[in-house]
Amino acid sequence: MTSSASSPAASSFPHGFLWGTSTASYQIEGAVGADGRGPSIWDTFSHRPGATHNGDTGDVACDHYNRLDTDLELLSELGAGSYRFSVAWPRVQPTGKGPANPAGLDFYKRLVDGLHQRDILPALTLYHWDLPQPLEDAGGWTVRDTAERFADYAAVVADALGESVGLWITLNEPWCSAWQGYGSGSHAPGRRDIGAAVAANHHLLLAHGLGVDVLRTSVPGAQVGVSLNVAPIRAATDHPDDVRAARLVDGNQNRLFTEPVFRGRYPEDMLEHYASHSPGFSVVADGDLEVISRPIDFLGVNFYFPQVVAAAARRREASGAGFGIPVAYNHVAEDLGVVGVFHPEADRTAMDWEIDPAGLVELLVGLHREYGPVPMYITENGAAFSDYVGPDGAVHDRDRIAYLDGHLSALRESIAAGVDLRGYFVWSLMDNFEWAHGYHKRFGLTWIDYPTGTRLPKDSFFWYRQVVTTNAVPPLLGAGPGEGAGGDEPPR
Ligand code: GCO
Repeated sequence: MTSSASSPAASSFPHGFLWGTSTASYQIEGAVGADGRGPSIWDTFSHRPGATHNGDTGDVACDHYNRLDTDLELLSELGAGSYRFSVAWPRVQPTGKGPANPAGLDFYKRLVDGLHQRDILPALTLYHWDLPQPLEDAGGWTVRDTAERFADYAAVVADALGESVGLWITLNEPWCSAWQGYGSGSHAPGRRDIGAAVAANHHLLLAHGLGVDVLRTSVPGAQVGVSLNVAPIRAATDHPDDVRAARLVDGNQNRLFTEPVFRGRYPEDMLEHYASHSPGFSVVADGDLEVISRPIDFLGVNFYFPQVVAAAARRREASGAGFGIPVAYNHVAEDLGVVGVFHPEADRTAMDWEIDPAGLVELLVGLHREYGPVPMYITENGAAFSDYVGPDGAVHDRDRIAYLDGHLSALRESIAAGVDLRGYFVWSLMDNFEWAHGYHKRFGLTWIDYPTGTRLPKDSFFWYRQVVTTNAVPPLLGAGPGEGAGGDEPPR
């Protein structure tokens, strides 16, 4: 039999490949005052005038806390083998320390049980940014105590949920927590202090390492990893200053995390760059890097877009070289002396992020070469578009389907290149609170009608359902003969 564009093998994934969707507690749960939950830094920050688009907060969000059964049914309908969610620390320990709040834990027990009843593997993130406010008041991630409190919290969750969790993810995108939270101030707690961001970076990594130790002791056989928002960083031109700028951004965004986790050391150029910032790296104590580099079972990769950067002093030249205006100029970039630029003609999502699936191949193959062979999961990938409910009552989000289709091709290409990729989680199961962007940016496979809380699966939901149930990418809607899912055709 000759292979053809429509042959299933042409677009299929390895046997046992894990398909899922991702969410995070503060983005979907709402019910911020229910059952003894304490305040988190995101409650405080989102209520600060001007901090979020339209003054949106997570007070109600998707009301997932009160609609758990509906959402479990939604997951059943989707049919994916796994679901990634995060536990809200302030539900479990309302002040960030001390005894567990049984009502808070009970919610996650019901979630995990509900997933098992439906044959869905729980992938649990311990920390997706909702730090209990009292811990922030005592210094937050800039102080060591927060990492130690995280270890206690991890133990509480591990004791309660133990074996029932399939994948444990200590932290989600510590870069965002450290650098947006304490560096540029665009995220909670909204501080703008580079030395504090470096300290936060270290204590987050320490929390990760301590969390790994706790999980190994409490849950023998646990599969443990961390989700990083690593990205390929490209120089706008081959001018040495732009190349240097790209290297610095790569240090800040990627190597500040991958080097300590995989090699137990901080990159020399980063130690040097941040040497004059206080407290900065002075918070690193003997033995910390050993803890941070405890072996992990997998790396979680959150991928959205590759970044193109230029030296700040060369922003004019960059735009002369055909690039658009800087999109990533903030306190962190300013300190590094860089600007983010973009290709004006490139396709972009509603976040203004360039759509470039080849960047995912570059990233995964690069990580595999540098640190591999390391098992990896894509723990987030997805896109916001200007979705709307059409006159027929449906959301025809073809642009999201095309985005996902392109990135799934990139996964297959990466696997063919030898990357040990075990699974893929779409961000997100449903539209939700997109942090500083509020509810304005919709990433969901499911539309949320915020005034009523109604869930409406979009076209992409049904498309993804086909992917997860067949373990293969269906031909793109409307694709003509020979334009299907790959095969002998040139890669899309
Ligand atoms: C992040 C978070 C998610 C986001 C998603 C889209 O990467 O910022 O993990 O909570 O909502 O990535 O921006």
